[in-house]
Amino acid sequence: MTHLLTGYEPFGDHDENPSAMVARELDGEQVAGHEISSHVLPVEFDRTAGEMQSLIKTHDPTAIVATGLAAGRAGISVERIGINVNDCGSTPDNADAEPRNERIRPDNQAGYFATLPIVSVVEELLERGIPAHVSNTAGTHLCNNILYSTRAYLEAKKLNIPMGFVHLPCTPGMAAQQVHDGNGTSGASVQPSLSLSMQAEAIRRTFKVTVNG
Ligand code: PCA
Repeated sequence: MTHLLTGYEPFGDHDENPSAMVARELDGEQVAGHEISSHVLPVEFDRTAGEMQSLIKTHDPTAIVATGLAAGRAGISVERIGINVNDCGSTPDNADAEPRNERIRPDNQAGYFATLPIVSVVEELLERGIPAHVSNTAGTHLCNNILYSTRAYLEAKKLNIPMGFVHLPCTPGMAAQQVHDGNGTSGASVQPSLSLSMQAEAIRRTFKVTVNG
C-alpha cells in the first residue's frame, strides 16, 4: 500500500515551490509501513482535480496528503476545510486562467472538511519543535481547489481514505533570493521561512500520525 503525496509546480512570481521539493525528497520513502508515492501537480484549474483522481485510481492509497506553497505564512499550516470557490486573486494559474468568484462544483455543497486528524498532526509537529497550526482557510486558489475537489470525489465514490492539505512556507533560500532580487540593503522585509528538511519531516509526521493515530 502507498501513501499518496502531491506537491505543486512553481507558479506566479515563484521560481520554486517547496511542496514539489518536499514531494521529490520523500518519494519512495517508507513511513509507518507504507511507501510514499509523490507527484507534482500542475497549477491549472482545469487539470489538477482530474490528475488527482487518476492518481487515486492508480495507487488506491492508504492516505492522501496534498501540499502547496503559502508564501508569507510562518509555519506549517494544516488546513481544516476546502470551500466551493475558485478565485485566483491577483495570480492567474499556469495556463493563464483567471477564475473570479466561481464555484468549483456549482450544484454542490459549500465546503468539505479535511479528514486527516488535523489537531493530532499539529500537536505532534509542535512536540517535535516544528512550528505549525491548524489553518481555517486554504485560500481560493489551487490549494483550496484540490482539497475541496478531492474530498468531494472521495465522498461521491464512498472512498474512506483520509485526505487533507498542508500549506508549506518559503524555504530560507527562497526568502533570501526574494530580498536579493529586491532592495535588500535598504530596509526590505524578509518572508518567513522553514528549512526544507523541517518541512519534509513535517510531512513524514503527518502521514505517521494519520496512520498510527
Ligand atoms: N500554492 C497555491 C497554488 C499552488 C501552490 O503551491 C495556493 O496556495 O493555492
